[in-house]
Amino acid sequence: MRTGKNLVDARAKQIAEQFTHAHGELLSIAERCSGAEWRAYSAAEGWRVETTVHHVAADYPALFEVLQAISTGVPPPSVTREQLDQRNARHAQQSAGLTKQETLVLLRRNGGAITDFIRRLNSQQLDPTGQVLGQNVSGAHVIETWMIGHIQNHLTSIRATIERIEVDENVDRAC
Ligand code: NI
Repeated sequence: MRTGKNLVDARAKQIAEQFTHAHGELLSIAERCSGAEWRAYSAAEGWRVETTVHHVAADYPALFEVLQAISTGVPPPSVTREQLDQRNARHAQQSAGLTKQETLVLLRRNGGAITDFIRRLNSQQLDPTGQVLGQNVSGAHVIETWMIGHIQNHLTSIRATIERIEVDENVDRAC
């Protein structure tokens, strides 16, 4: 039975590492952004890179609440699609007044809290499900799709935006 438990723990450990990696990548790209990159508009979101990074950071606590509830067998907080849309609109305004440092502090703090929590989870806590937005989702789904998948989607567009800026800057230098 020892082998079984080790397998189970390996799965929890792997999910924790995947989150830590995705969050760490976003953090390090955000930290390295130049002023021009930070303010550049990303085509995928129609937001500046700074707003997109803030969006992921600001989204963490609600997802964390859902994960904590599901993994401890408590019904997750009820949330509607309209509430999510309103929150996204509000956050776009909030982020406009923040410095890069303030946004990075938020990203580190909110992501760090989730990292600490996920690292202590075992596989039994990843499998229970709860109802969120009319779907029956497990803790593993919240982490893999709603947290890691969400980070990766925005990372893809942030990377594309930064590459575009670098191309533009090289063209400027060539001229
Ligand atoms: Ni998003």
